[in-house]
Amino acid sequence: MQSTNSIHFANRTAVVTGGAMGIGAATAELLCELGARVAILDRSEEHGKDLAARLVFAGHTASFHACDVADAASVERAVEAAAGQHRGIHVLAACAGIQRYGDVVSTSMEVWQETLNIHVNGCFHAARFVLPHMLAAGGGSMVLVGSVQSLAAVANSAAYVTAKHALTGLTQSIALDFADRNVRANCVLPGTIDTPMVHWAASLNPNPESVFEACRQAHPLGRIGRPEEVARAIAFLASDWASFITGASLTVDGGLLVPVGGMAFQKGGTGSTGGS
Ligand code: BMA
Repeated sequence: MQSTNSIHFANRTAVVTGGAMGIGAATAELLCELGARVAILDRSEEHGKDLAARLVFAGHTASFHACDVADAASVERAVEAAAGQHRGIHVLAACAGIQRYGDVVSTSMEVWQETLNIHVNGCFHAARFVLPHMLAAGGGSMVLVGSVQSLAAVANSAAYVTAKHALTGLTQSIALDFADRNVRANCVLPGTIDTPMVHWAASLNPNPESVFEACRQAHPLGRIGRPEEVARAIAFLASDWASFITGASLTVDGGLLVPVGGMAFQKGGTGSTGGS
């Protein structure tokens, strides 16, 4: 056992779903740098293979496994291959996700299913097939990627908001059911992060830069986040440094969820003292 003076994953294998791009890719890279053997699971073969090759070239232990998290059989195959290749599984970072828009009327049945399949079923599948390996290893740690939209709603995002809310419940269920077997489960809740998913979302607007500007203004820190800033929170929660943290949700949102909306008039002090 190495010193606990630093976060490390020596002799541990991490499975990262959605590991080919965005928050998942940053997480795969960071976990490698911290000593983990990393299995990247993603449906994008091109990006996943590229990243795994880059990590191996840099001297790390990494592999790519093609996988659609919505498909249970595909997740089981990929997880078993990863466990076989890397001697067990100790960490899961469930990062696969898609963005979809619509209210409960305008969201098609297909989009509703697709969104829930990838986020909710995807995390369920990953947790389900990884858990036996964690139990065999005497314990493990999983981190699910939720969103600020796990706690609050953004307009016109019914399926996404519902799916992200479900992930805090799934996290708590896993945390409770497996605590006695040394498995921890936590959730990170990112705000707007500079990822291909958010660029795709912004591209739906005729003026994508205006979307980014609005996002920057909405975050009290005055900018959007970087994937590696979420990866660090994931690595912390997955590591022994978080040994007494389970069932928790950690916002990584530049303060996005902090302000109470609609109170801008108080900036000048109006209403901030007593009296009527
Ligand atoms: C994330 C994504 C982003 C969004 C952010 C803040 O989960 O949905 O597109 O900007 O939440 O609402």
